[in-house]
Amino acid sequence: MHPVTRRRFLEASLGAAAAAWRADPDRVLGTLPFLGEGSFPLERTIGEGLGRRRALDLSTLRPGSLITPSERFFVRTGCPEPLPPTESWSVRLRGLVETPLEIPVETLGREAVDMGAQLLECAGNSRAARFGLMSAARFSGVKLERVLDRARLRPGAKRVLVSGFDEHSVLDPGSVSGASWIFGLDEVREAGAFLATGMNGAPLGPDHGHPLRLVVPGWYACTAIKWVNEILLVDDDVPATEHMREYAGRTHQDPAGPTLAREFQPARIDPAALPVRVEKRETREGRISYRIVGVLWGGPIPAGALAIRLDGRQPSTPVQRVEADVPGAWTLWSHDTGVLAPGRHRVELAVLDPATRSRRLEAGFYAREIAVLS
Ligand SMILES: Nc1nc2c(c(=O)[nH]1)N[C@H]1C(S)=C(S)[C@@H](COP(=O)(O)O)O[C@H]1N2
Ligand SMILES: [Mo]
Repeated sequence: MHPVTRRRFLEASLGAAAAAWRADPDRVLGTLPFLGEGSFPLERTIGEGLGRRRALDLSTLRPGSLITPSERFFVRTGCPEPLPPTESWSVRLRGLVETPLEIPVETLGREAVDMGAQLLECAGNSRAARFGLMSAARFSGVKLERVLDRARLRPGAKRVLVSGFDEHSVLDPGSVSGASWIFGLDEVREAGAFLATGMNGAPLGPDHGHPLRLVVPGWYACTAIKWVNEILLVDDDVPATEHMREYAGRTHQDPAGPTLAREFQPARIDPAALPVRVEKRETREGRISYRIVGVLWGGPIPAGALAIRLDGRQPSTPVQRVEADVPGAWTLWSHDTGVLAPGRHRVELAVLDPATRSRRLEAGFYAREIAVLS
């Protein structure tokens, strides 16, 4: 099959899907719970400082609500309590540059342009968090590449270390304090990394990095440094940061554990898909059926390559419908299964394209179980 982009596939199928959604004659009788996922609180901010967390209830996703309101956007690490005043915030640009610079965030705010919708997913997103450490918002900001253009780089400047303010008065036994990531200059350019000043048409919220955060489109959110205060140009031989090493396993690095920054593979999110809601439905004729609704994110896949597998049955079936798509963020899809026997069922997604790497899907990371009552 000639490979087409997800974009084009969606353009072809979206009109029909929207019409079907409007014409939906079924009655939704209820939704089935996902089993074995614990009770991590959803839609509620818990903890303080480094240990602050908030998870999005993904079952609420609808075609019109794929952009997460800022106050519901997931949180991993709350605003550090000793954060200096943000009105006079500036970011230092130094290291292997001819002249170090101090760039006021106000200047960057004035240059900020729309950066479109971006999805952030914590690399530590998991079943234990009911997969809710993931959200999408519309950001505005300035390309990091443009910011680097302000300085003349010294020979040997190959990478850039972005770090933020991370002095927490409340620590968390499960996390290492201090987030910073080192990117190759080519990675910065290719990914279109940007320094965000705005989110959903307003300034960033305190827990989301106000006044300045990095966003690296398509990469895990451990690279999306918040409260950015320093951009350091470094050479090709610098060691990885502690934060990078903490996240090595969760960003699919070499199991031996890379020690140098250049040994890290880009922390890109592979195409991934997750069921978010299973609706029990009754058709006009009184027939019971189940509709599995889910999301797809993490980059383009060929048309028709997203497939669903129930209870491990092979081959997987291509997912029937695209409900809505937010380019750059995620796609809402749905699939009707007809009757399901009472009992537990395993639902998982697959990408039917040998050329597409989807490591977490292949590992069953996003598989979910539902219980059907008789
Ligand atoms: N300065 C700083 N930036 C940080 C972190 C941090 O602890 N400190 N955590 C990172 C991680 S692991 C994630 S998942 C995202 C979460 O961003 P959010 O809280 O805005 O959703 O921020 C990233 N940026
Ligand atoms: Mo994270």
